[in-house]
Amino acid sequence: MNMRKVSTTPFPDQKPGTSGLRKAVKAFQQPHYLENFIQSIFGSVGDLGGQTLVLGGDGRYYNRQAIQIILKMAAANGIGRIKVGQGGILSTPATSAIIRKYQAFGGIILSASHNPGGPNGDFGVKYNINNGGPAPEKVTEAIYDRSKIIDSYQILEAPDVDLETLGESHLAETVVEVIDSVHDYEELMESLFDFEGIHQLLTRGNFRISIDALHAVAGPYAHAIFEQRLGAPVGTVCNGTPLEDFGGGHPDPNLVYAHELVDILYGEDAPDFGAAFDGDGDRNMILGRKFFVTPSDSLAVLAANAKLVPGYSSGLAGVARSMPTSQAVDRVAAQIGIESYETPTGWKFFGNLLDAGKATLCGEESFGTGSNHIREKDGLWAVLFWLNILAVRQQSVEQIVREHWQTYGRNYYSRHDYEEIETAPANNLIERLRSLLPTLKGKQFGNYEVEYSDDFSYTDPVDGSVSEKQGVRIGFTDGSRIVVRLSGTGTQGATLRVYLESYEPDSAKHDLDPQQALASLITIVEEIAQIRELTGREQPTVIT
Ligand code: VG1
Ligand code: CO
Repeated sequence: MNMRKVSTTPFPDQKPGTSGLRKAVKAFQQPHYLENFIQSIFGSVGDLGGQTLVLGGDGRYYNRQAIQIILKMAAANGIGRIKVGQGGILSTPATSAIIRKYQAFGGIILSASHNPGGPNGDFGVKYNINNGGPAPEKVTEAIYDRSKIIDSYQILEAPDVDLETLGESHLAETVVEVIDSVHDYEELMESLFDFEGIHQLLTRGNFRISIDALHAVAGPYAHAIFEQRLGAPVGTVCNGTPLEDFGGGHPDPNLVYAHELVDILYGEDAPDFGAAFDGDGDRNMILGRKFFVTPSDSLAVLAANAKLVPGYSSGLAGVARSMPTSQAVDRVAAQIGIESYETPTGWKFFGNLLDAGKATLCGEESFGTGSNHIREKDGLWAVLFWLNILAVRQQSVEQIVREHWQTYGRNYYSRHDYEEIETAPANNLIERLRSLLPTLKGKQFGNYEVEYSDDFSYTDPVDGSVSEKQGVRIGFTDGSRIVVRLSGTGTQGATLRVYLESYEPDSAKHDLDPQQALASLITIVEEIAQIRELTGREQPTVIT
């Protein structure tokens, strides 16, 4: 086997976004593109000699080819051992769990998460550090800096590794260990939740669930855990075989892209509980019978009921949410008397809080929930948490959420996404909004008076690092909020996200359609940001 040093020139666009480097598959297929980025990782994360790395992906198009390239580069870079998921499959949360369990140096996850896949879809590479979490900004910046000056990479000339057969083989000095994709993760879930109680709930005959894996990576995990281990009938998990193009859909668990499941839960003789996951298995959508739980409410309900779940029975150290996530969980934290942290968008910002024991549960409005059991958001974990609560409380999803609103008030919440707009007008819109910020305080819009307006800046309470320009916030005196930011995960043009939130303490008013409850704020954001005029879009692409 021959080690080769290959000359290359930098690509200018290898800057990781909210969650890793995401580009069209065609970009990754350019000669040297993937190799440059992988060598930039290997060259900037510290001494990898003899270390263990975890490697896997969500099974999308180009996953297998990329894994073979990375294995050969890892061998040429002196990495001691690579644990790779069977068939190249590992969900993001499973990768995080495996890094932690085996004290690996880090991991590489091949996924563009909720972005569509296939030859004309997207591909992505994420690097996770030894705590199991996404590389923090100082690491992604070092990788990016490296990618701008790279002039060569190292790769072993060797036949492809058999990814189907469990067990060890060698690539030069490097041990390649093909591991079961589900086993370690399932064991971790069993240590946190009352599997016996959930088993009884799922087999007693009057409680039915429906799980949609959207042809993505969560399928094998869901089949193993819900059907084989917890006794739900075969067929409970739909679309459970990962496909390279996710069956042509967006593997994004929301009301628009997971409409098959939504139709079932809102249809005749609907099941009691439904859930869907995204491409890499870290997001979740929770549905009750004819009832949608917003991710922000889901986080708040989990926090309020955590003591019912064995893994959290001694209570929570604190909670954390991304800035655009609704403030529902803050109300729970205030009642329990624990801290609630507000971080920028992206799971990497929770890592320090979790490591320092400051937060136990974390969540984002974008269908992400998780805890200190790993350092990523975790779709299946959230579903098991809900099922554990349902098994204990013996109420419906809707009853639990409605009681929650009665106790804490309801935070009406919605996100409006304008996808694939042109980059220049999107940047203009944000720049214009930023320039308006100093003028807004005290201004009256209908019944709303602006209390504060800023571009969110975060100082990490653990390491003091500062992240600026994380989203424009306009807060009103009654606690309502508008947040506007540009996505850092899209690959075509720009995606504008508008987040709207209002608070309603009166339980007589908890039955409104959120779009109706938020109608005034929708008008106000249009007036301030001039979305229609500046983007040419009459309405959002996706409303959740
Ligand atoms: C989006 C979400 C963010 C999430 C990120 C990665 O980022 O808003 O909350 O952490 O995706 O999730 P952005 O920059 O597009 O708003 V995933 O499931 O794609 O790894
Ligand atoms: Co994801």
